[in-house]
Amino acid sequence: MDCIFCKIVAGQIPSDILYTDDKVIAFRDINPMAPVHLLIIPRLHVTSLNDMTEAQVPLIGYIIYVAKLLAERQGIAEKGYRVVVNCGRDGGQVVQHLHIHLLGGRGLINGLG
Ligand code: DGP
Repeated sequence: MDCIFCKIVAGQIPSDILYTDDKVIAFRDINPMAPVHLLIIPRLHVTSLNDMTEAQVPLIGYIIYVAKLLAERQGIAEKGYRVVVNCGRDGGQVVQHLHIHLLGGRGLINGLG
């Protein structure tokens, strides 16, 4: 499968990985939109939120939990942060492997840009 995030999971493409376990990995976004901009992804290839099944509820919940852990480790938990999932063309999803953006380190009140 020609998926860039699967290649990152497989170690075939380098990335700045901050967290890894048997279910997920987290790495810095290559095009950061905030001082902290991490992507948390399942090792399992799930194309988008549209393809999530009920059986994957624990996995996706776990990804959000890892986002919270990483927010603490990055020192942004107290001030706050944003967790974003883009889905499909209108949602701005560019990479077709489900991922959660963790953004923080600056005020995001007026949006991501
Ligand atoms: P989205 O628009 O939600 O599909 O966001 C995809 C994000 O993935 C985008 O912010 C840039 C990031 N990205 C794309 N390719 C790579 C890559 O090869 N390495 C890393 N670290 N991030 C990537």
